[in-house]
Amino acid sequence: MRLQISDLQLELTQGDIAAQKDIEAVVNAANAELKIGGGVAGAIHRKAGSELEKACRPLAPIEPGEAVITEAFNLPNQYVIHTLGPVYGRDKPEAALLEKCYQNSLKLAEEYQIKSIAFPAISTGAFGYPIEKAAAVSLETIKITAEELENIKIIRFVLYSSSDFRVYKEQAQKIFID
Ligand code: AR6
Repeated sequence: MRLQISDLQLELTQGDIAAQKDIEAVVNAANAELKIGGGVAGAIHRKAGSELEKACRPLAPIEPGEAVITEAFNLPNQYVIHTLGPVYGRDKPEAALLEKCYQNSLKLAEEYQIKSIAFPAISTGAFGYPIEKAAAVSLETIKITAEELENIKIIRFVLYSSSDFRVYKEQAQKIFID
């Protein structure tokens, strides 16, 4: 699914965040220590190689909502932006912290003059954030931030499962089209 929001192209796709060859920066749903973990963090670190964990060491730990940037090593991208999502039911207020993850990642990307960025559905795996709510927060954040973006021209959400992909498409329809 592709939507044009003035200068910005918003894309929703089903796939692997570690295999986005045409994207400059991929976002990692990181842990506070910025170490290899499961899910997105596992896929990104495995593909990038052990140099990524070394590059992350001086930047850790990070707080929920915070974002930091490194190079991408063996990934097919230039940068990895690592952000720590809220643990649903523990880090509150969850929606504001999740919004910060997206805002701070976009802010860093703008600072680095990045033109294309791909996000996973932050916090919706191990951190337990319900997918419908997380989809609404992330897409609303794009909607309110789109006009401020100067360098970023493509934002892609990469959803892992077909059901998550469907939820995102439904939310995008509600937020951008209806
Ligand atoms: N590509 C795209 N999306 C994926 C991939 C992939 N390769 N693998 C999983 N997902 P999670 P969190 C989806 O758990 O909830 C880690 O262990 C997944 O289905 O990666 O923010 C870290 O070390 C889900 O929808 O991130 C942290 O400790 C979404 O990506 C913790 O988990 C996020 O799932 C972070 O938890």
